[in-house]
Amino acid sequence: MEDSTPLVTFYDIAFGPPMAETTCAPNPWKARYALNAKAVPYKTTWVPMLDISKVRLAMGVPAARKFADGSDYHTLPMITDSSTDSIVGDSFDIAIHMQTHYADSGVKDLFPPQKLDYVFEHDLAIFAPLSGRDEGVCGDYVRFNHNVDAAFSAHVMLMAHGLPFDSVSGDDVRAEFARRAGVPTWDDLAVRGEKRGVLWGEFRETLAGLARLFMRDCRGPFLLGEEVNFGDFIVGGWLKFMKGTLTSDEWEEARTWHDGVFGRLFDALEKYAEVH
Ligand SMILES: N[C@@H](CCC(=O)N[C@@H](CS)C(=O)NCC(=O)O)C(=O)O
Repeated sequence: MEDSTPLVTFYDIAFGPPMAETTCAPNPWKARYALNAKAVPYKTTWVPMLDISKVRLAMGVPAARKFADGSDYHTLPMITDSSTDSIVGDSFDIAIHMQTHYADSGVKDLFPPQKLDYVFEHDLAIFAPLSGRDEGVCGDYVRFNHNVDAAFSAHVMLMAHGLPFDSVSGDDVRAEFARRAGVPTWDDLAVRGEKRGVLWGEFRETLAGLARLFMRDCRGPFLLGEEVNFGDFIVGGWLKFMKGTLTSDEWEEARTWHDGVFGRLFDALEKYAEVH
């Protein structure tokens, strides 16, 4: 299907140019990996962070998240698929859509049965709770997605200041993020010095249990050895976020954590990381 006309439009967040290189939001990456794995032609539409609500509302897509005060939090990714006449506005739903409608294309099964028992005990105080969803047919993956999102979100402050905003809208986005976090300025969200060292160590320890899942099949680099699935994309989305926002020294160090499982996973996923 690679050379046909794109059926799918994929909406991702625009960071600074060149967008194909700076794109680093975790949930859009989960979906992009799934689109590429299913070898479905698509074209990316880049949406500035502060225009996401406008774009989703204009297309009549309900918000996938809520802010802590209960108001709508409009997010990306989103796809339109002209072959099924559908709009899908959540990364997990996009992966399910791909599996349902393109079952025989590319990677055959994005959701093979497996034990995904990584649990991150948390009491996350963030500006917007993580999306909830019925567990449904992919219950193990739903729980895994939630726990992985929670583990990385608990350490997101290590990465937020490295977001590659563009020079035109960057200050407005920084101000909006500070407003959401309830702090006076963007600089109040920076984590430096000793505090950073402590949080960095906690982050590494938090990921130890997740790394163990990737060591069960010693062939690696994926959860089930040589066959990739959506569980790998869930983690890979966050690895893209780390790579795009940490200093290069920090990223190189994180790649080596826990016998290098995350570095190996990241490299193996590059096969599904093309930006179209
Ligand atoms: N449950 C949604 C969550 C999507 C989400 O949180 N997207 C973030 C980027 S990873 C976003 O759009 N943020 C925009 C903003 O913070 O304004 C999904 O999986 O698609």
